[in-house]
Amino acid sequence: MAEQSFKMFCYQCSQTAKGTGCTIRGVCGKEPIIARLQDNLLYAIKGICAYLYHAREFGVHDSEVDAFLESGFFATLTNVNFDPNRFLEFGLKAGAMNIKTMMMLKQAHIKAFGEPVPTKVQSGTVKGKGIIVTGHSLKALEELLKQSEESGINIYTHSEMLPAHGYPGLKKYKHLVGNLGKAWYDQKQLFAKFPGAILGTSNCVLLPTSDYQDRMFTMGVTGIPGVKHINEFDFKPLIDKAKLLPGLEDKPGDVVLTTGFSKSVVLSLADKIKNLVVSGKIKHFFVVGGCDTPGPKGNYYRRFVELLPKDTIVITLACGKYRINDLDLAEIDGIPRLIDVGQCNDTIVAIEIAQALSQVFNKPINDLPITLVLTWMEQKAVAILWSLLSLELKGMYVGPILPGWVNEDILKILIDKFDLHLISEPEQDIKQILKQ
Ligand code: FSO
Ligand code: SF4
Repeated sequence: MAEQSFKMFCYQCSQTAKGTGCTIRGVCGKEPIIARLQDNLLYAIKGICAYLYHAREFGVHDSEVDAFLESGFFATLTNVNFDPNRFLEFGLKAGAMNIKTMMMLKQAHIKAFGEPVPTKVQSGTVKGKGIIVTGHSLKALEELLKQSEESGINIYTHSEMLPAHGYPGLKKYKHLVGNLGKAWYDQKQLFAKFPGAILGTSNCVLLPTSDYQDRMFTMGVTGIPGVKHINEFDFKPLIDKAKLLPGLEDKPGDVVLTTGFSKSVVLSLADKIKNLVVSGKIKHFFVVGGCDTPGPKGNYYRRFVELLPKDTIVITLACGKYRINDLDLAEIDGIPRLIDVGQCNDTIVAIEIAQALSQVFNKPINDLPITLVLTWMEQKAVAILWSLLSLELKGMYVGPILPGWVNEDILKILIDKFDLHLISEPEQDIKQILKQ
């Protein structure tokens, strides 16, 4: 890490040592750089902890990651670290620890449910009583599927639960019937119309409206005042509630989504992919996904994918996939152009695919025709951003808004050191990436 990466004075008031180390927010009404870098580290740690929590639901943990969390939190105390470069190192270490954590969670998922296989998922509803599950906990979904198997109740997924349909150990349940809605922020609208019971298993659960508050349940760390809480994976209260509620109609949706592309599935196609690249039929790979932000700025990602030439492949993941996963991108000689590898924590699958391609082509990842175009919010997304930076991946595009902790100095470092780009217009960015 270059020693002069940060100005050694307060970027706001130009005071020297005091300004650099300032952790007194609000004194001047401005945000000192140390405080922003502390925020970055805290966001990344929060993200890692979310994945660690889900890994622990399967009984796995890692002492090196736990030790890092201690030192990372410690580093955010006042008067313990005044060196911004140390915080950058902590950011990169957090990224490396998040890679370890995502890998541990993926292995736990595979051990419990087998490796995902490409699976078509129906939207719309099936006649009968129903429960919809949102969040990230596949352990919770499995327990619910087991406990509701004989109940006659159909189970639907929402948002980051969609990838569950690809796991053999979950798709075997006949009453896992489909997926409703899109990214996390459509909950209020979707759940108000859904007549059955609702389960929130992780973050990105929204405060319910009175339309569905009494039909909603939370579990684990998730909690909402006035909403019943499930303890110890005992879903009886949720199942009993669903039995009392009105049923859903038989109403298939227009969209059929495909998920479940595992590392093994993609790597089984490695030779074919190599031939298609060598023959010029595949020119570029994009990873388009991340945590979706509500609002029209996110339309960038759909437009971006719509405008891509037909000799490109798009790998997608996390809830940002809903901007694009209803598009019919067709295939290139039998290789689907849209490949959904799963939840945000399955970024590890995209990383492993990129590493495998790097071996197949005998080139560093940065020299491969792969570009990451990511939509990022906070917490888990910050942990993932630092994971990608810790691998020294260059030339990523991020947007549609900058994380709150980034200021001009931090952005400059990210641009200079990692060639990070902020998204502009889809046409312009595609032109720049493909050097057209
Ligand atoms: Fe999205 Fe939420 Fe999963 Fe994030 S549902 S927004 S911070 O949790 O990571 O992809
Ligand atoms: Fe600079 Fe504000 Fe900190 Fe004073 S309080 S050193 S002006 S950031």
